[in-house]
Amino acid sequence: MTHSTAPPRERIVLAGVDTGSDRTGFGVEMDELATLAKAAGAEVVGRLEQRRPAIDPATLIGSGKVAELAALMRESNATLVVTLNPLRPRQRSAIERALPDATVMDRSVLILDIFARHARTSEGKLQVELAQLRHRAANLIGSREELSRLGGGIGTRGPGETRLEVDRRRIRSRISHLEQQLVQIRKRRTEQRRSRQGTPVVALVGYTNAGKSSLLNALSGARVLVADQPFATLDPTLRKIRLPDGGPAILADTVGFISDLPKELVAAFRATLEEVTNANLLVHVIDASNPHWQRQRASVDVVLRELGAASNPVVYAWNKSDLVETTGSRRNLGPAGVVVSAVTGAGLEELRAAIAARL
Ligand SMILES: Nc1nc2c(ncn2[C@@H]2O[C@H](COP(=O)(O)OP(=O)(O)OP(=O)(O)O)[C@@H](O)[C@H]2O)c(=O)[nH]1
Ligand SMILES: [Mg+2]
Repeated sequence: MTHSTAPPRERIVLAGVDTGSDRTGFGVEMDELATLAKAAGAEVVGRLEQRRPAIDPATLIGSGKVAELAALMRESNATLVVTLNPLRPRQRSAIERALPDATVMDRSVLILDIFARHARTSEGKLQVELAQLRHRAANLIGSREELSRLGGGIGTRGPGETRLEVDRRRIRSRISHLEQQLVQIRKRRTEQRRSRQGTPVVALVGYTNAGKSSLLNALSGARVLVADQPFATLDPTLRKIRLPDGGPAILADTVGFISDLPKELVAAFRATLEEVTNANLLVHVIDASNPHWQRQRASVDVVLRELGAASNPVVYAWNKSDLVETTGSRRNLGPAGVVVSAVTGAGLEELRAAIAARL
């Protein structure tokens, strides 16, 4: 007999309302939500999808569907619902009232939770906590999550673990404390950048799991964490590399992007993401083996625009080429760029040359 000391994984039901005409898009987003739930340490035991022209203002999913959800939760022994669509506090309370033993949260809270799990440095932890508190402050009304959930469950990591009656005032004062610390961090980063002056910075950007950290390792001999899960990297890593023309450059790896990245996260991670906005060149890493790379590339461009980095020069790196059929694939990949594989090393010399040429 084997004994496991790991706590039982939370059993999650995913719920999504499809209001658009983009059926494939909806399916892709639900699949991605399942990946996110797994990265948060949960087990997906059910999936409820509904097609309706608009979100139900009272309950998000239609009220009939809420009853169906309650039955599904009972049958599958689930304790947590994660919705694809953003939840208003009122909608969350309404669904929770119909599900007496369950917590309800949306995708943004789930993503914040993954960030909280993966934050390692004090800078990363501080930024995640700030994002979580800002999100909480914006959605604060009594919900079961605030009233009875303590401990290590999803959505309760970080600031949630503190205390329940964290009222608005205490959240506010904690937020302003964190903001002050963040000002210091930004100052320090700006100084560090100034001291590097003269050495061009190349930032690896891209959808989460595209292979940015793998490319950093392959190009610089670094050994940063690579993992087949979203948001493995939260903290920026900088490595010096030599370009084919002999000149040095600093290669920066940082947090990956995702579609509809919670705005609190983008704001809170500004200090970290300044490595991207201040970079001389972006290497936009694309997972060429992902059937939805076009959607992912567009999402990355949206975040780059939000960061004010949309006009930075870009080289596209079509990564994971080892997983893509070679014949004809190059043509399908669209705009200029270099086809690479961080795993086999294919195309890396070409990528170095492209970086040198653009700098
Ligand atoms: N086959 C193949 N797998 C790759 C390649 N590059 C990366 N991977 C795999 O893709 C997964 C994600 O790689 P990472 O380097 O962690 O990706 P990332 O973009 O840094 O991801 P986040 O930090 O989570 O945003 C890992 O399982 C890697 O082993 C490649 O060229 N070929
Ligand atoms: Mg990474």
